Amino acid sequence: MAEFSMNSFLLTDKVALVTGASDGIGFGIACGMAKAGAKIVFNSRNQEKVDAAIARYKENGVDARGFVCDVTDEEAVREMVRTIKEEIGVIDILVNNAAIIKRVPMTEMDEKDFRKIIDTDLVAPYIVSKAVIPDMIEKGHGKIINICSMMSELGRETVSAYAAAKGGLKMLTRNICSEYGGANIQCNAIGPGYIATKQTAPLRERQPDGSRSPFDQFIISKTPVGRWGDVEDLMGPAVFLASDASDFVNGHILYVDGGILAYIGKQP
Ligand code: NAP
Ligand code: GCO
Repeated sequence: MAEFSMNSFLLTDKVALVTGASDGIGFGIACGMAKAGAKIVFNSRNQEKVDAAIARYKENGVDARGFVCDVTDEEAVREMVRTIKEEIGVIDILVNNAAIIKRVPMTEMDEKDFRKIIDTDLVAPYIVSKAVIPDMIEKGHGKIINICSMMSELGRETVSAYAAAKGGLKMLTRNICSEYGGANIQCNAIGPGYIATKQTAPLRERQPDGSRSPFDQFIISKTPVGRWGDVEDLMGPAVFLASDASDFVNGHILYVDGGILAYIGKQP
C-alpha cells in the first residue's frame, strides 16, 4: 500500500483558475487554495474590479494574476486560457464560480433575463471547462470544481432560472466526470448553503428596528448550526477537492451547508 502523506492535501505550484473571484466565495476559495500553495489566476468583467481584487489578494498575502474576461464569451475565454498557459502554465485546477441571480417570480420574469442566467451559470461553466480540458488531458491530470447551490436540489419562490441552471450544473459535473474521468480528470461540485456575500446581502438586510428580516430568520432556523456560512467555510472543502487527496472522488456534489439538506426544520 502506498504510504499516505499529509502532503497529498497540498496544492504546491498548481495553477488554479477561479472564475469571478474578484470578491465573495471565489475570492475566499482562491485565498484558501493559495494558502495550500497554488498559483492563483482569476477573472472579472471589469478592469477596476480586477485591480481592486489584486490589491486585496496582496493584503491577504496572495500574489494573484487577474484577467478581464466575460465567461459567457467563448472566444474571450479561449484567449484567457491561452495566455494563462503561455505566461503561467497549464491550468491544473478550474473553479467554475462566476454566476448571477435575479430574484423575481417566474411568470414575471423576462425571457432575456432567464436566458442570461442560464448563459452565465450553466453555459459558461461548459465554455470554460471545454477550454481547459484538452490541456488537462495532455498533462495527464486535472481538477474541475463547479460551484452549485442548495438550488441544485431545492426550489424556492423567485429563483427559477438560477435553480434550473444550478440543477443543470450538477448534471454537467457528473457528465464531465463520466466523459473525462478516464483521462484522470476529477470533476466535482461544491454546493454552498446560505453564505454571507454581496449576492445574499439583500436577503440579510436588517429591519428598520435592527432586527433580522423574516428570510434571514428562516435561513437560520433551517440551518442546524443556526448561522449563515462564511466564505472561510468553503476553503477546506475546495482545497480537498483540488488536491491529490481526492483523486478517487469524482462526480460528487459536496454540500457545505451547515446541515440544511439534512434537516426538516425547527419544530414549532
Ligand atoms: P458574488 O459575490 O455575486 O460573486 C459572483 C461573481 O461572479 C462576481 O464577483 C462577478 O464578478 C462574477 N461574474 C458574474 N458574471 C460573470 C461573467 N459573465 N463573467 C465573469 N465573471 C462574472 O456571489 P457569491 O455569493 O460569491 O457567489 C459565488 C458562487 O457561489 C456563485 O456561483 C453562486 O451561485 C454560488 N453560491 C452562492 C451562495 C451564497 O449563499 N452566497 C450559495 C450557493 C452558491 P465581476 O462582477 O467582478 O465580474
Ligand atoms: C436565494 C439565494 C440562494 C443562494 C445559494 C443557496 O435567493 O435563495 O440567493 O440561491 O445564493 O445559491 O445555496
